[in-house]
Amino acid sequence: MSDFELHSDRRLFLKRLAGAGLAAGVTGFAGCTKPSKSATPAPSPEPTPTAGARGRIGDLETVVIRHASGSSAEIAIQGAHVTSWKRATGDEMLFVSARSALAAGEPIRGGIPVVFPQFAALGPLPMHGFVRTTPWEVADVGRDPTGAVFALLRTRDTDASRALWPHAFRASMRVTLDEALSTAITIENTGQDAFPFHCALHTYLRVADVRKVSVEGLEGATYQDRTAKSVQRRERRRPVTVRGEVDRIYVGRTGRLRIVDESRGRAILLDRAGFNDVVVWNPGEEKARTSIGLADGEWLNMLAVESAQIVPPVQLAPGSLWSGVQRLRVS
Ligand code: TA6
Repeated sequence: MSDFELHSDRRLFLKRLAGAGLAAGVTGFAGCTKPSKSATPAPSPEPTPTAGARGRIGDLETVVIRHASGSSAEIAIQGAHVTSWKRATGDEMLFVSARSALAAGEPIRGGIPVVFPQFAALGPLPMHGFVRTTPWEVADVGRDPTGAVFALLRTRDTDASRALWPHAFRASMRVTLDEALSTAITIENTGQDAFPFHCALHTYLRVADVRKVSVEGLEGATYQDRTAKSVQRRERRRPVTVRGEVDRIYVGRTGRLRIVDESRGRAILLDRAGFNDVVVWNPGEEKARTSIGLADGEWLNMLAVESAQIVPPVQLAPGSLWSGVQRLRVS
């Protein structure tokens, strides 16, 4: 990539962050930002809710956004869960298991589950927290000045969430689509006390054969191996490849990842801000069948590469915001 391409690529990324209402986070991503006139995204006080194109996946209602290029994204309103990202060519980029539950209160096995406020079972809450299975609402659907289309979804604490986790919060998820798919999550502490949380965008990438996929950008990184009691290891100085079960938290690893799908002759670029960790997960053939419930052979067609903030958890002061964003693009 030439310098010009690199810089215009960065500029586009920052522009998109601004479009995502997260320009403030560009400086505040390393920590948390206190909303202020200059630091707050510039929301209209109450964005006008618009219907967007509504659809269904299983029993769940979805909102569908389409870009002029022909790309589209589908978001289940429950969980603000992206369930499909199709490029203009019609190529589906995200994996959803044919066996996935698609029902109220059930996690979806695929797409981009929002993990908050707990990653996996690293605490007393249900696996991966609760917002992936709770109701959200569509706050806005529209088009940015850049031509990108977006859907903004929101949720907040309820009696049920406070019974599990005694904190007041608002969360928003902005899904922005052009030639790339950007997903930006913002958490606001609306209570009186600070709270800690994990957050991840548990992105299930659809691949042709995971054994022929490599992840570049993690060379030499330190990771917790969750298949071996989270023992700490150092990645080899080579791209990560998958032969069987892999479940790793790469801690404090920023920078671009490139996921190369050799069988399809394409690579996905993953850029992040706010998320300093990366999770790479594939259950392997046996677990896919026994505990994860994938259909036969589906373990070959997925690789979860997750933008995450787990180590350390975010500590969010009352009245403060935290944002994490990822952008996926095919190169
Ligand atoms: O992010 C990887 C992971 O934590 C794995 O350990 C794993 O089993 C998984 O997520 C899927 O979790 P789920 O609750 O969706 O079955």
